[in-house]
Amino acid sequence: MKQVVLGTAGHIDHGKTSLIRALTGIDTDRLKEEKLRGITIELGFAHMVLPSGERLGIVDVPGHERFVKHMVAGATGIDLVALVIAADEGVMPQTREHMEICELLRVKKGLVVLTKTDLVDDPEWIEMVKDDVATFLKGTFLEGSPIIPVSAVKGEGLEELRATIDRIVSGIEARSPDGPFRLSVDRVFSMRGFGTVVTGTSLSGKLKVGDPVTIYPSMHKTRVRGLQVHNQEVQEIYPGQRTAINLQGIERLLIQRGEVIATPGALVATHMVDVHLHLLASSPRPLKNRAKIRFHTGTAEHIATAVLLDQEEVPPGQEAFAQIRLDHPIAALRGDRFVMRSYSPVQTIGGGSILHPLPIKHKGHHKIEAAKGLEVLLRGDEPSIILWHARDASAQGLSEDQLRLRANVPSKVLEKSLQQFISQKKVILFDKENRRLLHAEVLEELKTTILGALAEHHRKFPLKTGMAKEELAAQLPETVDAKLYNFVLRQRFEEEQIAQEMEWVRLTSHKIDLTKDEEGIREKIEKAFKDAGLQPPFVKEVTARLEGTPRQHQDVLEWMLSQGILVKVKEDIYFHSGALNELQRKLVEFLREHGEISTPQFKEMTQASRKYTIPLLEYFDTQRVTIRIGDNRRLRESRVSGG
Ligand SMILES: Nc1nc2c(ncn2[C@@H]2O[C@H](COP(=O)(O)OP(=O)(O)OP(=O)(O)O)[C@@H](O)[C@H]2O)c(=O)[nH]1
Ligand SMILES: [Mg+2]
Repeated sequence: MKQVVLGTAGHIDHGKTSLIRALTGIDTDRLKEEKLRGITIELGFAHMVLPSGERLGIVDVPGHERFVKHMVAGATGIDLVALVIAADEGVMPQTREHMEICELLRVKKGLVVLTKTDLVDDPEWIEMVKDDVATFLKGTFLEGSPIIPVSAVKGEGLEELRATIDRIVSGIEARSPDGPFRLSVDRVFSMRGFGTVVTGTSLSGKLKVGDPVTIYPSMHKTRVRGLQVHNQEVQEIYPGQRTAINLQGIERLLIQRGEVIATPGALVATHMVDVHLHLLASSPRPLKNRAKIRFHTGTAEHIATAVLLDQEEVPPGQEAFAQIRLDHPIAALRGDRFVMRSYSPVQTIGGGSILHPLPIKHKGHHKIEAAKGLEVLLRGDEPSIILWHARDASAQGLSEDQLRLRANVPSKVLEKSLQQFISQKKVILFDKENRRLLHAEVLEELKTTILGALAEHHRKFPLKTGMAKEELAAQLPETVDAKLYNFVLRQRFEEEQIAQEMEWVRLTSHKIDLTKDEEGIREKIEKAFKDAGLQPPFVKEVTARLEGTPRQHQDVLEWMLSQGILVKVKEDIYFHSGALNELQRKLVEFLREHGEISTPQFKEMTQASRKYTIPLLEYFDTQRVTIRIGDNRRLRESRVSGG
């Protein structure tokens, strides 16, 4: 069954509520104050069955200038508008403003109802007003739409009106029930025995009794206890229905108009959105950069700042890219429409579409660049939008779910496009488990950064094996997480561009060749330590006598350590590996024979001074050759059993 919602629009007192009452028998003005003042303040709801049998949901809006914000909320999600114009008054200020709002919200269909015809005796007058209205509609989405004269008081014209609405409704396509459920709350109340009930027009997806839902942006979680459409209990609702949802165990005060009831995970709360906006030609002044505005989307209204990205001000009638920074979070998706009203005096000045629900803050000269990027989101097809978001996520990458939230394209399109991009290697799936993605260009950039950092390091320290893995990671943008870093490294290993030895990462092309001078230094250092055996000199004593710079000495020393020629036993104490290996052999042999060794016995074995024996004992402990028991050392058990 098709689900269609009609909204009224029009100037105060032009007969909207009376018309709906005449059509449906339902008085949508429920509040005491509304009855008292004879005006509509809040949204009103009614429904009717059309001659074809199709059910029509109806939202009646207030015409009063002060309640235009309620009208904006009411016009959200309607399929067609009945623009009500009193025959005795013709087009008035809120006739224009409501029309502009419907245009900004991209209401596609509708008609004009010329009411109060009983107050005009002259048929020529009616024809004149019709002409006026037709002229007013020129260039709008209602150009050429039917204009039906009606008297709610006398009941004249209602049949023709019903038939006309029926005809328009038959041309409206049913909304697809694909995608997550979303409903922008326009009313919250609590009902004795039921608890909290919210109403709204469901924008997309399906919802069943018992389903879990999240309330955005407050993030309260609850469940559907009951559903009603046009006052009738139902088990399931479809997009485009006027719906009342009874929510389980949640205080009425925890939910506000403007919040969105949705499938958990379908939305995010955001304080900023990037938009494409249009300033109405009727706007009294240009929109200046950083102007304070009232931002309406769905049924929400919040104060916001409009940061213009590619101009200092937008003249009336012109368009621009902007970042809207909100005082309160909202939950919106790409493609959602919005209306802007000036802060003071309050007046509708424009609107447009949301392009990016989770942008970064655009600052300084990056704003121009950001505006260029938004072109793709405004005009690009769905696959280009998907690819754009992968690129926009840069080195942070993003999960498929995050991509879905940003791009808001149908699931089928998302899956198909991603599959294609992955097989074309335009997008890289670097984390299969969590379905996390990276744009190929970003991977290239990371690769270049890593190879560049290694090359630079090798140039600076030609005798060092490579760079510590952590040190290399520090060269990357801070947003790169461990999983991505390891993915990039692994790829480079597989392509044999880099190699890893212990914790050192190096370019495979990096070879440590000592220069002739360095080779001379190496020989002399090695000889000094080899000759000294277990009574090694300080490095400084050796190098003081050598040619070359201190830097060269240091490089050669580090190279010898990396090659295992010298071994650092303690700060400033180095041994030749030959001497150390020989000592270890003796020590192990001794322990096998005697079980344990005391410090004096060890000193005896080394024939070295105490300055060396203690560090040596500790060294063998840290090498897990020995274990200290009291004042003595034994072999570590694993060594004994392992032979
Ligand atoms: N004579 C005559 N009076 C009408 C007709 N329709 C409405 N009225 C009167 O016009 C006044 C305003 O009608 P409403 O239906 O409340 O107007 P509205 O457009 O809903 O007003 P707001 O919701 O406040 O914007 C009431 O006094 C109605 O009785 C009509 O067809 N003929
Ligand atoms: Mg009314």
